[in-house]
Amino acid sequence: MRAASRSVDLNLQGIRSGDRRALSRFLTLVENNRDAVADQLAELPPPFDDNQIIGVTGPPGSGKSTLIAALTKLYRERGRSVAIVAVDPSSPFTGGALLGDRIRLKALAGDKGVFIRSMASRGSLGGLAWRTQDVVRVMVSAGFDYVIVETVGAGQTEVDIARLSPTTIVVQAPGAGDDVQANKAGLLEIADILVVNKSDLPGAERAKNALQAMLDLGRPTKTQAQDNPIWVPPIVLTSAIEERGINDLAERIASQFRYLQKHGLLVEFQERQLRAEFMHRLRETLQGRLFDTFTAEEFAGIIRRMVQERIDPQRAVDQLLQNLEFRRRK
Ligand SMILES: Nc1nc2c(ncn2[C@@H]2O[C@H](COP(=O)(O)OP(=O)(O)OP(=O)(O)O)[C@@H](O)[C@H]2O)c(=O)[nH]1
Ligand SMILES: [Mg+2]
Repeated sequence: MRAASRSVDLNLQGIRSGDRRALSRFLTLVENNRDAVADQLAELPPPFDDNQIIGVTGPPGSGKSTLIAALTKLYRERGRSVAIVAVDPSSPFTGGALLGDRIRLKALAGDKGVFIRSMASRGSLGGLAWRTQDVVRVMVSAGFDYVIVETVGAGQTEVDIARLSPTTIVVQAPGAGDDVQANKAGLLEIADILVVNKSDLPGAERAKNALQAMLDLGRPTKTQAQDNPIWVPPIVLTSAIEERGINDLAERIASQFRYLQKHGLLVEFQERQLRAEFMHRLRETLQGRLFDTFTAEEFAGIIRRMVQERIDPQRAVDQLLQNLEFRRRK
């Protein structure tokens, strides 16, 4: 036990000094057995200060991975390091659907300034957002200038994951008709920057106009904007495959980050984030303790009594908690 914990400590040092194997191994522990590395995780400072965490989401196939690869290439040319997390909530396995990402991002492999990690749901969506959060935190501690998180924007889990980033880019491609795909999944609300990718294909301008029209509906009046500065998401046209519009996108990302810093919004974001994580972990811990204290048989007995003796569920909960108090004092 002691030896194991020491070797993880060493890993932590390795991670900070850029040891990729240590980083991979530690992330595997974080994903598979968080309790075993909870102490080490606790030593990692909460993120969001200097490093930039960028969430990239949008409908399947809109070109997120290709865009991330192009953006990463640009950041590398500027001498910045990049960690990429590709999250696939629809897959219980690492690999499979993510193989495509691997191939697209392959051009970046072998570069010491780039680190790519895939994450799958492992059957339960519940903790995926928080597991992603842990992984991002470790990557930040490993010193990457940018941590980019890719999720397919299709459901609540993806939206939850996108909320973890102070900067969220919603990528969509020109679709059939005037359909704004991103709006369906409620992604427009969380977008800090909107990208119409595949602008080499027909319909990109039309998609941009449709997005602009949707944004205009929700745009605050000038007066409101003066009292309380509101970020209006810019719409950027890109062609990830032809590497066009990438500079513009990087510029928008930088100015959104400056905006967050200038208005103290990073701190606010971090507070919100920590509060949410605290409440989540509190619930998990209390529930865990409860299930440690009472056996499945005892729970089954309570349900039986509720049915047979017509006990109100809230009353049953109160009785159970009284029982818990009683056991503690014993
Ligand atoms: N024409 C064109 N095709 C693109 C562009 N960007 C990506 N593609 C193609 O679109 C397809 C999907 O690209 P990905 O980068 O895998 O898209 P994704 O959004 O990451 O896909 P998922 O992760 O599966 O949701 C691939 O065949 C890409 O080559 C672009 O700018 N123009
Ligand atoms: Mg992808």
